[in-house]
Amino acid sequence: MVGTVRFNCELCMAMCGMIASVEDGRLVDVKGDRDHPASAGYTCTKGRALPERHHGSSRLDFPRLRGERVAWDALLDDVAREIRRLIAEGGPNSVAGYYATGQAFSGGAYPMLDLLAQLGSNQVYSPMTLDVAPRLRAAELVTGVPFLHPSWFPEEGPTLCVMLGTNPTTSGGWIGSARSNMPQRLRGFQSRGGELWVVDPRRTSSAKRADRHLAPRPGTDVFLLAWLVRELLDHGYDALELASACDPADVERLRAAVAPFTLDRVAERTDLAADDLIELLAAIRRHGKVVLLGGTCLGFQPEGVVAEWLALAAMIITGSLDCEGGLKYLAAGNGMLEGPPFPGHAPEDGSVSPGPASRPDLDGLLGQFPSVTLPDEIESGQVRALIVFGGNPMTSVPDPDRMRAALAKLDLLVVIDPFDVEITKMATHAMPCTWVTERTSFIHEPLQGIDRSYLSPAVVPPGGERQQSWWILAQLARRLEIDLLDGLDPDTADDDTVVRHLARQRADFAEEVFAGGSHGAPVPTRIGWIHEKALPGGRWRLAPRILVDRLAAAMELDSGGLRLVAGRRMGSINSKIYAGADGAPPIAISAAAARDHAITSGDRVRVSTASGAVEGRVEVDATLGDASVWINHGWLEQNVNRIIDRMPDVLTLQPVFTGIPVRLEHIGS
Ligand SMILES: Nc1nc2c(c(=O)[nH]1)N[C@H]1C(S)=C(S)[C@@H](COP(=O)(O)OP(=O)(O)OC[C@H]3O[C@@H](n4cnc5c(=O)[nH]c(N)nc54)[C@H](O)[C@@H]3O)O[C@H]1N2
Ligand SMILES: Nc1nc2c(c(=O)[nH]1)N[C@H]1C(S)=C(S)[C@@H](COP(=O)(O)OP(=O)(O)OC[C@H]3O[C@@H](n4cnc5c(=O)[nH]c(N)nc54)[C@H](O)[C@@H]3O)O[C@H]1N2
Ligand code: SF4
Ligand SMILES: [Mo]
Repeated sequence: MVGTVRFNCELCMAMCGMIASVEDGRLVDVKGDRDHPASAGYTCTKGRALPERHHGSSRLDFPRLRGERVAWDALLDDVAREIRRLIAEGGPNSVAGYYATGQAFSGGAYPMLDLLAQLGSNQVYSPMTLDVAPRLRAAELVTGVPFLHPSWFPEEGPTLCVMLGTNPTTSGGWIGSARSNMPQRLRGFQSRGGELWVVDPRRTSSAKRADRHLAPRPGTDVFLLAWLVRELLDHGYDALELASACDPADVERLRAAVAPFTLDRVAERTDLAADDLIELLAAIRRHGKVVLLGGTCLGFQPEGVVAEWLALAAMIITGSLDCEGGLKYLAAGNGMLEGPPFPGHAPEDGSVSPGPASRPDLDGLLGQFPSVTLPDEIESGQVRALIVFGGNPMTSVPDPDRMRAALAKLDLLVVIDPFDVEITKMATHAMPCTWVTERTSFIHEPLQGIDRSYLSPAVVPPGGERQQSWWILAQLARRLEIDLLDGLDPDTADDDTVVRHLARQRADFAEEVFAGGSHGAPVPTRIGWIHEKALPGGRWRLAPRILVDRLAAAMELDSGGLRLVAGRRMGSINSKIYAGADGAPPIAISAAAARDHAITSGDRVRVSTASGAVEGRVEVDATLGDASVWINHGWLEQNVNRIIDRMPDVLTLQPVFTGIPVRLEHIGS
């Protein structure tokens, strides 16, 4: 039988519309859906390689108990028995969950969180504290609500966009910029008079499209942003927004906080030419409103949370947020948009969440424990069982050797993954789940910046003995006398029914999304609702005390020497290669670093910090700014997390991944 099915690629947040050709239950081809309202036919190499990866040899096909193939029932019974035993011995917090990127956007995480909650465990870990924590914390301190983030549409709003620490034409975007077809949409933006600036130590695919590219020293965005706020408060601000939506005392506090960030100082710290800085400021004043589109590497910097705040502050004072002609905020549903004002706001110094028992020096964040503390909790005997759902803590968390040793100590390491990867090979219980084209997905993550919600249908039946994630979790839960499906029977319910049922609980416009299928429905939004419904007393908390104090300390931040730069590549998503060649890309160093260290492409180098060292082949990369050493993360051998400090930022509970000082050595030719 031959047929075509429309679905969404879910490998990154762009969620491109695809058309699959299916022959006798096999995925033979996928291509971009030209009629798709968001992607208009756009795809990338990863999406186009779906059939090859789907039917490739790296899939996990059968359940395994301590390395031996077993039947699902036997596997689930064993996990349930062990969980009961561990809870009887050590309480519900013996069981931890790490849910991550592999399932982040297709709705799979919700049953997992429900399972942990119903077990009574507060041992929840995720890349929230490896990725978005600075953005969440800054939003919480400024709006009182951690999940509110402005979202940029190139087709509307400000005519000036300044990207900082993001490369959406390669990554598919992030919070506020998760968009398909970015190359064409950026071209459209520019052809309508939009001006694009990219601030990035590397001349990226986005930088190449920009009207202007500024390559600062890594980790110095906080200086640039503080100076912009300083100057805009003098001239270029939106007087109405300052008067009506800000507290005058906050404005004065902000003014005082940024006062020391003079042009000379900022030029010296960032290594940017004073003329370039002045032209950027002039562009903002000329356009009036501005999108300061931060990505992961804005928050990954040593003062990332401060930089996140200053980007918000600059947009607030120019009337660029939730004002006519500015950026909108996406709502989770019509209820959020039209309902009563938000009831509770975080206290002015931010919410406090309980931290892990083994690390009394650290808090948690928004109901989760910092991912860096997972090994501490295992080593102390607090955590004895871990369920890993779509993640790879050995490549995503600092100190991978310690993480690996800790994982090996667990009584129970349950891994739910569609691929047979390092972590499934270590698992005591390996559970094969379905992948993108084998499941129905309800993609609804407006608060993560995805501007349309979709119902993407299954295209082919599950291969091997793979099961739907909800089935795996609900079957396990049932054995622990927990119902995750709200009365539906996991033995008999079909995928489409369960996914729609769970979707209705998450979105009040779910039926519209179902009707749109893989073309989806736009998530509701309108200008003004943040001022009306969300801001405490209708005002931004423009100058949170805790961040003002941090900014004063940031002035002393050293930015000299060679610096590590984080950043993504086209073919892989974190640790999973979805297209192109296997193996880690070379360590990339700037031409200046190569000259200073007498290194040429192909040499072996060691890059080290006080935390450790990473070794590999080098490539001299002309796109890198002088101070930069770029090491892509996600690799077990050439693991950049060996040189990342395990101690997280106290306010965000997240490690610093970019802009840290490194030593470079030549170790062989
Ligand atoms: N192809 C691909 N796509 C992905 C992923 C992937 O691994 N591969 N991962 C997905 C995930 S989990 C996420 S969170 C998103 C992230 O999406 P993005 O945030 O867009 O991530 P990157 O593409 O790494 O862009 C970060 C940019 O910041 C730059 N940078 C590094 N340090 C600094 C600095 O100090 N200052 C400034 N101004 N810039 C700096 C880097 O050179 C890089 O170009 O991407 C998602 N999409
Ligand atoms: N040094 C450094 N460290 C970093 C970063 C960095 O830039 N530098 N980036 C950070 C960021 S932004 C993030 S998000 C984290 C990522 O951290 P993780 O999410 O822990 O890492 P991934 O490699 O994305 O893990 C994805 C796993 O999900 C599996 N998977 C794929 N599809 C599916 C699916 O459909 N279902 C299930 N159940 N599993 C699936 C894959 O096989 C893989 O094992 O790493 C963080 N760590
Ligand atoms: S940009 Fe590529 S990986 Fe991301 S959704 Fe589109 S096709 Fe998939
Ligand atoms: Mo991420």
